[in-house]
Amino acid sequence: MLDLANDVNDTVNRILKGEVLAAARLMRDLDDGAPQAREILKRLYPHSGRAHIIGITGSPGVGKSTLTDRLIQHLRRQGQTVGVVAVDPTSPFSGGAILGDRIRMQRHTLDEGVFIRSLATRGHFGGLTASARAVITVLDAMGKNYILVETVGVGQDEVEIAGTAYTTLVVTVPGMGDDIQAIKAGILEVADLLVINKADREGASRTYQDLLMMLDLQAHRHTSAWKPKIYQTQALENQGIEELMAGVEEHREFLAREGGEALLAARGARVRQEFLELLKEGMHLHLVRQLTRSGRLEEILREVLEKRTDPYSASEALVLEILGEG
Ligand SMILES: Nc1nc2c(ncn2[C@@H]2O[C@H](COP(=O)(O)OP(=O)(O)OP(=O)(O)O)[C@@H](O)[C@H]2O)c(=O)[nH]1
Ligand SMILES: [Mg+2]
Repeated sequence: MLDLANDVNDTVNRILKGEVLAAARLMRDLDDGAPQAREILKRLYPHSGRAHIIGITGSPGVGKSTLTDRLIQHLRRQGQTVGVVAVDPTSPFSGGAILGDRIRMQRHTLDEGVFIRSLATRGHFGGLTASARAVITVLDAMGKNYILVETVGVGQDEVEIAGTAYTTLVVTVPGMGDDIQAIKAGILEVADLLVINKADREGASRTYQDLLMMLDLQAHRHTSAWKPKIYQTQALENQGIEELMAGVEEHREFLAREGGEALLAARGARVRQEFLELLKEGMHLHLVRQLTRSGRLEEILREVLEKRTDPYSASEALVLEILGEG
């Protein structure tokens, strides 16, 4: 027992010092559901909240990883340390995209100031969102100045992960009519900055106009003090990166203005989401275990199967029984 406590202490201290090996081991342990990993995470949490978290989201193949690689490069030149979380739920088996991420960001793997973690499957920690958040907390506690979170903006979860960053970049490319539709359908709301990557391609200015119009429409509906701007980049050629990063800094300054009210609100939203998710996960896990152990779950399922009740009534009654009237 004492050994375990020492082990936890030791790991916490090493991670706070930014040790890569200790952090990598913890992330693996979190995935495997090792109990002490969660204890370590609890101890790291108070040390998080210093990094600036940047979300990078957009359809598959728009150049998010290439862009991330360029942002890392830019930040490293300024002496900043960087953590990266690349979330890719679309390829749990092939690992193809993750391999792509690795290759695209490979040159940074020998740099002690950069830590890259790819997540593809739901580990034992809970949903992908919970895993991503845990990794962000670890990177933050390690003292990384910036954390870049790459997610494919296709599902609700993925958009949500990117949306909980302090500064969210929504990436698109020229001439993707459908993509613009997709942006309309939801991710525009989370965008602090819009990026047209592959601006070397035909149709960049048309896309620029389209986006501008959409932002204009949105501005009438929302009253946020921040007006998203549009940036054009050629990640492959390292073009437009400086301007984009200047935009990120501008947004960061906006968040810190007036006593940091906007930053506080962003932090509040993060904390709220994180807590509610963990609560849901914890309750579910606990309850299922308990119901299974007592045989109650089988009993209820049999009743539903024999049509003595229906799953709606049965689950409602159970929730009421456990939690009382809401
Ligand atoms: N022409 C052009 N190609 C680019 C540019 N940036 C990236 N690419 C290419 O676009 C392809 C996809 O790039 P990635 O960075 O893997 O894109 P991604 O959005 O991370 O892809 P997923 O993670 O699979 O969704 C690669 O072949 C890149 O070389 C650019 O500015 N111009
Ligand atoms: Mg990628």
